[in-house]
Amino acid sequence: MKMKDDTIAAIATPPGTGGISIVRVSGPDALKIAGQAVRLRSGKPLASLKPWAARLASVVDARGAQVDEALVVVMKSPRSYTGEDVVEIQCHGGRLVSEKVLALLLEAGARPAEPGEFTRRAFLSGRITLEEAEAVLELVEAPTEYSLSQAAKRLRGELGQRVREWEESLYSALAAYQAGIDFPEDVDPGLERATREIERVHREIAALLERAPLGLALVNGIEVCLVGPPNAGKSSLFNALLSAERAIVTEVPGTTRDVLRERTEWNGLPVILLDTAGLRETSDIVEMIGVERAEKAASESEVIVYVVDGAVGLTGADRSWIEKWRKEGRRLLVVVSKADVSPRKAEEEELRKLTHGSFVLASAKTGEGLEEIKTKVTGWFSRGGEMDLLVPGSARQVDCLRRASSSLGEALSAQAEGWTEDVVVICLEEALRALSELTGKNVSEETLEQIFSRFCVGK
Ligand SMILES: Nc1nc2c(ncn2[C@@H]2O[C@H](COP(=O)(O)OP(=O)(O)OP(=O)(O)O)[C@@H](O)[C@H]2O)c(=O)[nH]1
Ligand SMILES: [Mg+2]
Repeated sequence: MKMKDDTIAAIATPPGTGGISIVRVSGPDALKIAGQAVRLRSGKPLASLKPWAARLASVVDARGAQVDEALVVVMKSPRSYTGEDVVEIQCHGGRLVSEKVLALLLEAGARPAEPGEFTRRAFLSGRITLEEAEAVLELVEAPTEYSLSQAAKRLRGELGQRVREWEESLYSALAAYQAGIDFPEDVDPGLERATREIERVHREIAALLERAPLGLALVNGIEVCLVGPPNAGKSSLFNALLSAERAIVTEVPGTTRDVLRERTEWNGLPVILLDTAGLRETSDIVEMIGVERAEKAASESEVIVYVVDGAVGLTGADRSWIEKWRKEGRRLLVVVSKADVSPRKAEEEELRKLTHGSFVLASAKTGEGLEEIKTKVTGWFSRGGEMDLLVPGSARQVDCLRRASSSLGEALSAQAEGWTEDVVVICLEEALRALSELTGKNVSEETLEQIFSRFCVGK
């Protein structure tokens, strides 16, 4: 993968009007290009500016007319965000002003930056590793404080540090096994130590993988879908769980048609809560589409909250939906609604059996059971004590860890079954390859494209 050697520019602050806008230029010609649009008050050339010192300057157009007054900061390679020469122009925060400043830089020879290109350059210049680059995006988009603290951990390089320790252990294990191939007659005590090291790394990766659902939940949010028969009280629960009158509630069965989605936060975890149309056979075309969408939403969500109408009790339809989703191995919580009017104690025994204990009696009216719903759902992802433990931050990282873990598992069984050293060596090399993909030492252009295209322009 080659570094591009052109110079890029973009507005780094959000579009619209604000206090200031920052226009950023990065690349080998950053000083030369910015120098054409920026005049220092001292009259000295921009290149004479001390790196990291802010100076007031005029931004001028090709005819020398002043467009704006701005603060200018020069950062010299390699001590900058991208690792290249960077100039940041902090101009007044108007949409037209910042666009005009950017246009002047483009006229002077810069190319418009692609989404995430500054961060991509930081990665390509070796300033940050790939999982740190991902952490930049997680940090910017963090939906809750807990998400933010985990993103900050990865941005500080804590995950990369762990991976480097594993790599070191595995490289020395690899060396021991390679020596075993080269000198088979020597009984090398180093092999035993090497095997113990592989076991340790395998265990530590497994522990990190156990927290993968939590890591992904913190970044993406957990989709929780309320489903159940018409009039069961789904929309009432939806509103009560959001503490907002978001969905229409009436005593008419079949009120909700569209799927409603709202973001919220339960016990520090980001949640996307879905309300759906009541499940039933119907000849009403609008409702029929609603029911189809409800089933689709439930089949795609991470957690299904099945609402049994507490005023009616468990029906045959309830039983078959619950059994279907249990059989599919879905995360399923059954909520019996309207607990304020009909505490259906008699059905508890059957519910316990049917749901393996995964049910809650709740009332949208009194608030009973709402906290229990939140705790039960988030409990699938977090037991609450992992705040300080490291978690993976993307499906890509989880995939690399899984592959490393399975190769190490194969290495260990090959060793236990008495295969020759070269088999273990192949497995160890595969594990090391997976780990080097995680930090980006070895990664395809396609993967980079996928990661950086999710960034905004200017980041
Ligand atoms: N007493 C009591 N009534 C409730 C409770 N929750 C809902 N209801 C009543 O049950 C009726 C249906 O409530 P909704 O929330 O609209 O039910 P739904 O499941 O969304 O219904 P559809 O959208 O038609 O599928 C309304 O008359 C609500 O006032 C509750 O906790 N206690
Ligand atoms: Mg409804």
